[in-house]
Amino acid sequence: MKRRNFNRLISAAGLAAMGQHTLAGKAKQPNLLIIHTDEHNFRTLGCYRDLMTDDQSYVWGKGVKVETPHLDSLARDGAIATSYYAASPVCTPSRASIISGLYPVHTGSPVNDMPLNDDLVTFAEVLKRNGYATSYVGKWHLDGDAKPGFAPARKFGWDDNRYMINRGHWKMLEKDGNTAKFVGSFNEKNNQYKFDINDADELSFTTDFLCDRTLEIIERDKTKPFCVMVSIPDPHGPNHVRKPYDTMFADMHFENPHTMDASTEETVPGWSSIKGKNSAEKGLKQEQMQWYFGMVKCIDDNVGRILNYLESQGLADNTIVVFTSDHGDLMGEHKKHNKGVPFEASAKIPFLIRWPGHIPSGKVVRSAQSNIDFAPMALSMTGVKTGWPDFHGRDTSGDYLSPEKDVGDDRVVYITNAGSRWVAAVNRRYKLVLSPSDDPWLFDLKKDPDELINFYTHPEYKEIAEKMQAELMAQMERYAEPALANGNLIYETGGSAPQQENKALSSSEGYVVDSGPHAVKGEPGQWARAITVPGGTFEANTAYELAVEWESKGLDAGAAFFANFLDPKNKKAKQTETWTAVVGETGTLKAVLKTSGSKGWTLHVGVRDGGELLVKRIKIKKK
Ligand SMILES: [Ca+2]
Repeated sequence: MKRRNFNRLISAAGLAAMGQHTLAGKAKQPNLLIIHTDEHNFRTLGCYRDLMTDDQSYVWGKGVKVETPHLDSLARDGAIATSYYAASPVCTPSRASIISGLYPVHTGSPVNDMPLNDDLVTFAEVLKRNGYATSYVGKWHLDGDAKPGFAPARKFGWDDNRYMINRGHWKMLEKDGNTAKFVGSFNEKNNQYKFDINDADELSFTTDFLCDRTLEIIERDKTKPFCVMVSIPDPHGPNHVRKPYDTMFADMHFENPHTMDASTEETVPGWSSIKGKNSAEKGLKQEQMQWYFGMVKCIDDNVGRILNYLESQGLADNTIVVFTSDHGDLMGEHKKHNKGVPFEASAKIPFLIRWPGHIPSGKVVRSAQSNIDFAPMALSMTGVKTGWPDFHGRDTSGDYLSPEKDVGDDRVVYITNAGSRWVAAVNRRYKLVLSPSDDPWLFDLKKDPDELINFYTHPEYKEIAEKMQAELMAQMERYAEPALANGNLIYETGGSAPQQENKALSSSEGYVVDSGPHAVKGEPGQWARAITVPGGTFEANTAYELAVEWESKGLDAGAAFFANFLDPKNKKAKQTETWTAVVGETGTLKAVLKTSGSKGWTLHVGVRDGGELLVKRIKIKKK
């Protein structure tokens, strides 16, 4: 159905009136519509700016903003949560948490491209069993590394997943039989898409295309209780957007955020880094920032179309509308782009929810929450009471449904990078970050919203630091946080992480993953290991596919990086791959290992004869 057909529907007053009657007569269960974006900085929503000081609203300069009236209307007519966090601010794990109500390490998807466990029960599954029509449209990223992976076979309760796309940020889509396809070409060799953004229009541009499909589905299912989740791959990069959004902010000049200029290698916490692929050391690229705003504007206009459609069909009152994202985007803050760290612009996500007559309009929820709370909260609001799996998240529906306009307590939630690089406890004011790479960091978001000062050792913060730390420890224990089990977190100033063998993180679906990074510096004449995947990981007489993502920090003359498979019971049976690379070069070593009768095989990756290697991630799968 083309856009003009929806306009016709919207103008069909008779149809709309009929819809209202039908719904009013039945008092049926509320519909649930979730609009989900990817890598969305909360400062780009007007409703968030309205609640902050100008310093925090306009980090890229006075008046540098994108107006979002339709998103703002959700906050005006419903509620806005001001301390809502991604359980893990990276794509796959965050998505695993929002749909399951679990911490990512318990879903099969603790790091990008890992597939969900087969037996995972999502909120969609529960709703489906209770008679809801369930549909998912857009980016999923929970079906392994399939790319694009349209309409995956494993549906996880989403009855209609015709327009589900596993991953990839293609900017133009069209219908292809019963599913969708990319417009343009995909080169598997370099894993890149070829497209011309100038060809994209209001039907083919991905955000528009997915929202049109969403409207078709709502139109189809509007007489039943429905649950639709539309997951828009923007404003994640590549930062391209169709006309007229591509030039809408062309006259806007973006200044460096204060925290960009204030961050140096000496001042950034050990768990962050101003080097590497997310570095913003070279400053902001004006066009990239302008296009990001353009993508946000296009999203807002599409949200407006969806809200208008609900209104025209008499569905607005009985539909819970949620807007959120998988994580933020630093956009130059702390000299970084993208996400993955516990800083606000990375880990905090927008969360807006509207349900007329149930959630008071203009409500502000200040208690800390995380997207593991979403599934129990949503199910509770729909009134569905049976078939709930055990959730880690809390049913926070009371915070939204209570008559008070402003609610907030000191609840502490814990968030993690799900790869043991850092863990954090956060409430509406304080944030404590523990890691294996630095002293504890304690932020006071009220006094220092820029997150530049470590208050951990300030005497007046002793009590709050102890309280946050105790709560973090309790929650890590409760939810079996791997960093706690690894025993390598630094718990006090001047403390150190115990040296121990790096252990791989096991998962399901035949995968084992270590999400690193692990660095090693070797000397001439030495074989130095960055990581050892221990014995017991590999079964006997089995073939494994390995992908080792690495970055070279430089090699001595004649030296090499190596990966080898060793059977400790028979030292002769070893398989070694070596390679060389110049400083800054990155790559993925792909290899197949066939084990023999022994169960003791280990995998070692490192540097031979002098040099420095960073192992970013290892993925192992049975072939
Ligand atoms: Ca993402």
